[in-house]
Amino acid sequence: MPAAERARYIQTLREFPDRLEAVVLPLSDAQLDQRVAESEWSPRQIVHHLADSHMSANFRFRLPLDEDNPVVPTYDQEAWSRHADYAMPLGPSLLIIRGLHQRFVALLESLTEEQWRHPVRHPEHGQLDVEDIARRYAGHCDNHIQQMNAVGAKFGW
Ligand code: NI
Repeated sequence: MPAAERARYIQTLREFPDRLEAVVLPLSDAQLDQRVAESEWSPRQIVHHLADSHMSANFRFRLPLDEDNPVVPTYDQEAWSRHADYAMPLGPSLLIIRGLHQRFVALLESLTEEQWRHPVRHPEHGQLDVEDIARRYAGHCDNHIQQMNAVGAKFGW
């Protein structure tokens, strides 16, 4: 994969805290709890999910740098979203995301060609490498911004 692709993933991760805050900080508490369907998360739940998911990303980036083809931990994201902390104000999760993403950028910018290729196994997605992890989380950032914009489009904010 050309270095330009990796630079794009890093840039997406760098910009994400600003993009996310631009979408959610103007919202009222009522807007943060709107859902397009019963089965869909509200913007508030999405922000808390992003904090949990990207804490998990930290393991997925780091374990393969120092361990031989580690199996990364997984979790039930729907079950996690039903716990009380997913109803909290956004502040703590926005801080987690901002701090984590600064760490991701510093870490990924330091990687050698060889380190980008370090293998890591995901119990559901199979054999991956560090670059695959970066691609997946850059996509995760974009997908959830789109998901929140869809809530805004439905409710007119
Ligand atoms: Ni997600």
